[in-house]
Amino acid sequence: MDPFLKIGITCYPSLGGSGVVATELGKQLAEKGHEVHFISHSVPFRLGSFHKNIMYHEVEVSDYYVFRYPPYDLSLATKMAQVAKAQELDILHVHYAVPHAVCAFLAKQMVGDNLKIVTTLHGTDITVLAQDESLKDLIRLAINESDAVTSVSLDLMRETREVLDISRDIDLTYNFVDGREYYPRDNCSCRNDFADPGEKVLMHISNFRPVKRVSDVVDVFKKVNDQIPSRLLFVGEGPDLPKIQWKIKEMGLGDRVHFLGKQDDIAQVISMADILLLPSEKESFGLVALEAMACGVPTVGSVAGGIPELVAHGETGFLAPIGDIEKMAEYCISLLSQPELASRVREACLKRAKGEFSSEIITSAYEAIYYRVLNRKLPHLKPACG
Ligand code: GMT
Repeated sequence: MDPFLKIGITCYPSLGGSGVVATELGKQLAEKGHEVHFISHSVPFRLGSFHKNIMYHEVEVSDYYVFRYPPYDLSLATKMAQVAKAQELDILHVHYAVPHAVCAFLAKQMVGDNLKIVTTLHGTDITVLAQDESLKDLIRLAINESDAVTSVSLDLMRETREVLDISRDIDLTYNFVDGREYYPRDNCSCRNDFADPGEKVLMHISNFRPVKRVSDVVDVFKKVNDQIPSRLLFVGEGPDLPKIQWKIKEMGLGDRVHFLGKQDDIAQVISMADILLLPSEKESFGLVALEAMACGVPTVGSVAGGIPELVAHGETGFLAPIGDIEKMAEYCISLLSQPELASRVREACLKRAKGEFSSEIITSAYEAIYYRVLNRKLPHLKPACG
């Protein structure tokens, strides 16, 4: 029997950690020899140019005059079923319960039981959407009917069980980074564009949603900059951005803060920083902290969701209670003023990112889940990064 699998992947293709992880996983699987089919409304932004073994199937939404709202979810479910039949998919791996796991459930009803559904939970599908009573039953159905469910942290797994009152098995599959892309880049010239040689660089990267508590980033920065001349670099954009820009102006920090907008080459950008700030109030994992870790940049952030599973407090960064600006600023000042501490933490970051959060380990974990649900023996395949 052919050892390789045919795997459909559906994710949110635009910016966001779940889209990044799903796309990078697809690339890793394709490199190992599996056939990967992305099914979505647009090409996932991290897919880039041509990749051997990867195909993209676009979902087109029917816009008949009877529809007040064109039903994307139905078009997606239909497309999943069509692709699964035409390509003889073994696995449909969906990222996010709503609507993707629900659509996969519908697709499976059309295709039959040979198609196995793997659902990966990324966070806000549980921490926000499943709190909504009107969606709870739907999310529970999609999760219970999946052949395997994975969670990106133990904390999210616990919350899923609690919020949805379910007891089924859930596999832990942490997020990962590809070490060929995420490593400390030599970035002196770029850094010099923003900071003088004696200044430190703090960075925040997010989609500026309220859960990220971007206002705390500014308050922490103010306290640090009062003691150690520093610059704050913001990457990304989102709903809270105008509020933050206004706050910075009011605090008279305009000349110390730079907005870089959305960036493609995150490893290059992160390598400019001395510290990544992540003071979120909800964060199922915090992929950006892993991206920073792999580039040797420690995170100072909050004890929220899965962050403590990723950032080892005192070793690869420092964590304070949500909203404890004083403590976060103290941690930053210690890191920035003690070169030996900074260098020890940096080394620990590089080591930890290459361990349990490496693409090799996590891709193999997903493969093991695929073969398990298919009831097939796990073959020995060459790793993607040979
Ligand atoms: O953080 C976001 O707002 C984006 C969101 C997403 O949909 O990509 O991120 C979630 O999934 C990421 C990948 O698993 C995690 O690293 C993020 O922690 C998680 N966000 C939240 O839980 C708020």
